[in-house]
Amino acid sequence: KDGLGVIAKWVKKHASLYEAATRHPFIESIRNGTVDISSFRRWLGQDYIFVRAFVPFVASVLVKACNETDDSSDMEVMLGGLASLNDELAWFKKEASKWGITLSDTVPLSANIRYCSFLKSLMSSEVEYTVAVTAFWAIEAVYQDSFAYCLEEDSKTPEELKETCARWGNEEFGEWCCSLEEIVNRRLQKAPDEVVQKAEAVFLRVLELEVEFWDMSRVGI
Ligand code: HMH
Repeated sequence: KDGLGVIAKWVKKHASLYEAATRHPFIESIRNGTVDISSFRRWLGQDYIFVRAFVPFVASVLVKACNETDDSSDMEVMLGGLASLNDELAWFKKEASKWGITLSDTVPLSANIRYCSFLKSLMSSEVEYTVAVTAFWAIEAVYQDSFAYCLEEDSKTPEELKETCARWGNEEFGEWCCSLEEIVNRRLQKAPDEVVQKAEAVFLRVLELEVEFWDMSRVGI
């Protein structure tokens, strides 16, 4: 045993795609202070739509955790994730009004629609808990990694965007992502090969969809 969990191995194996998702030009532009505010506004409106679709997905992972594992701490970690989405939706509304964005008028762009249908496909009871929780981890980890990067000491993130970055880049969320990663590693270690392969494919698909999601911020510039 080399001590590395399956997730850490996958992140290494797929380093270029992982980096494309977590060091996207949009994130780099926040970090170096050159971010175009219309891009930020577009991302914010699209992400609100995404998070609304993310809630039932996370609820479905919670249900799978209750049915497929006897480890009660799994359920608690999923429930923590669901609870923080409650605050997140309120935060989006507050942030949107600060930037003068009308969320009810925001139309989902095609990359967002694709991502939301992917989430829907993972909600099926045919999808194993191990596969669904891998997706959950990847979705959260991309945001945690990306926004924590914008808050590093040498970053030039504009003051008015720091609160947004801290939403996902804060230490507590980082620790919660680590708890989720431990669950995923534990599940993958015990899973049959076929499930591990499915989980790896889902991990890669999440990374691709995240890249396309960030790309939307550039539409029309
Ligand atoms: C597109 N990925 C996207 N939006 C989010 N809010 C997260 C991940 C993390 O919750």
